[in-house]
Amino acid sequence: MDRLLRYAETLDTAAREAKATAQVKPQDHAFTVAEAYQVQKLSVDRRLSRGEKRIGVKMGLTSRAKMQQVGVEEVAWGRLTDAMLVEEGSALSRKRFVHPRVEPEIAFLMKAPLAGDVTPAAAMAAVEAIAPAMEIIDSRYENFKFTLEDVIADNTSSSGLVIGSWGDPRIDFSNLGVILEIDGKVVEVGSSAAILGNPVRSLVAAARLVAEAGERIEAGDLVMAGGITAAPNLAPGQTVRSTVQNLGAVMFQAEA
Ligand code: OOG
Ligand code: MG
Repeated sequence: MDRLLRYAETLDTAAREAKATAQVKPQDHAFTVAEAYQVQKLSVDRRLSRGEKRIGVKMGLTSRAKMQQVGVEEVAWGRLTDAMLVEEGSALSRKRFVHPRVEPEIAFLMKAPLAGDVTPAAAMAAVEAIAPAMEIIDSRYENFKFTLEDVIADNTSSSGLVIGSWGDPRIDFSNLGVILEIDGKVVEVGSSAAILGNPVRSLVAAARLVAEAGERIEAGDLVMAGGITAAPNLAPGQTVRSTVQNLGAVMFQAEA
């Protein structure tokens, strides 16, 4: 079997069974970033063939805090499906995760397609709304350890997302205070400026990277801009809330 397809199957199965697998890159030194994106697509295609629907894209490793936490210093993107959506305020089953972490983010809702080299103004003209959000990341690799190629192949650790209320995208969201609370205790604080200096740059980068893969961001898509702080582990029974200044809060509970 084609080796990329084999990696895609292994990663898809690891995600489906919530069982960690070995890293690819240390065993296959020839494994390139371009091949890693092919594996990501092949693996997400398996999800789509099981009936999941594409709902947008996520950006990852767009903040220093995240880059430092995982030791990978390159922006990456991943694909989102409807099965990853967690209803705001709801309880989250832990069964589908290996070793989940949670991180505060900002999400864009698109009203027009976007692809290629675009200016921040053009990117914003395609945005319908913005919302406070959280991503639940869950590397399918043992010990949450990976190279850039590994994490891209693993759909950039994408596992779940929670979206708060949509608001007016014309507010200045370049430097909004963000607080992440677990069980009422503040565990991380940051600013939306942690996302490449301004979250709109993440949207600009998404348009470029998605186009490099021959795809585009569609009207109706969600775009997750990337983690604002380091991502703490998510333990059973925890209640997690993220509050973004002027945008509001978003919360969920991890089942005991
Ligand atoms: C990689 C995914 C990073 C983000 O927002 O930076 C990411 C990881 O930390 O496992 O989703
Ligand atoms: Mg993220």
